[in-house]
Amino acid sequence: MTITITAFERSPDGGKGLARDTRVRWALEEVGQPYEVRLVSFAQMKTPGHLAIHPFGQIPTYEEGSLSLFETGSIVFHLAERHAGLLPGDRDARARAITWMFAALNTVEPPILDLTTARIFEADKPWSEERLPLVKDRVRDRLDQLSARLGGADWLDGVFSAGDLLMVSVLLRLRMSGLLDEYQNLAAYVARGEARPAYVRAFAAQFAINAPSAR
Ligand code: GTB
Repeated sequence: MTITITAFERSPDGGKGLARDTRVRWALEEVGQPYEVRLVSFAQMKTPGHLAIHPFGQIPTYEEGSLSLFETGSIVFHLAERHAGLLPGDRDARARAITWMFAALNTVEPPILDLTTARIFEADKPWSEERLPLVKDRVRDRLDQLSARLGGADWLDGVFSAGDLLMVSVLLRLRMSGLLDEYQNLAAYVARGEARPAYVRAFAAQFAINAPSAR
């Protein structure tokens, strides 16, 4: 059955792979599932047709036959459950990998999103300069803890899993801030994720659409 995802017609990041369709593309590549992409504009995301599959009017979405999903965590989990390659077979290891998926999205991503908001959307506010160090320190708190847990390991819990896929995807958004470079093991962890052939294919696919030269 054909899998179709949605992505920005033109991602504001110009092909850096920061929009969330990249993590879904990455998961699809890891499990070896071909997919099609329906590109949508910001206006189209708010139309009744798109809202029927994504109640919050966002990308990405996932359609496969009569099933339609939204939320990247749910989409990656769906793929990991249905196909080999993203969750270990052992029940306990599987539960731990799922725990890391939640940790990436519920515990690590929120302060990182807050930093994006502070740096981009609040930059013109009179209190922005005063607030930014506090927001950065909240990110550092999480990175300190994650770095301590990862230590010298390649992945968060043994073999690469959907937990690593989401964690690396979340951390990638920090690159521009320089915060990732304060943690040698986390920077190497992200680089390991980006070096995976599946990530390389996913990045290239979104780049082909969003690179400035493609416009
Ligand atoms: N929790 C949802 C999920 O994980 O699926 C969040 C989905 C989401 O935020 N989607 C964004 C969106 O559709 C795109 S990824 N926004 C449009 C809207 O809400 O109207 C967020 C994003 C956008 C742009 C960049 N960038 O240019 O760097 C990076 C990330």
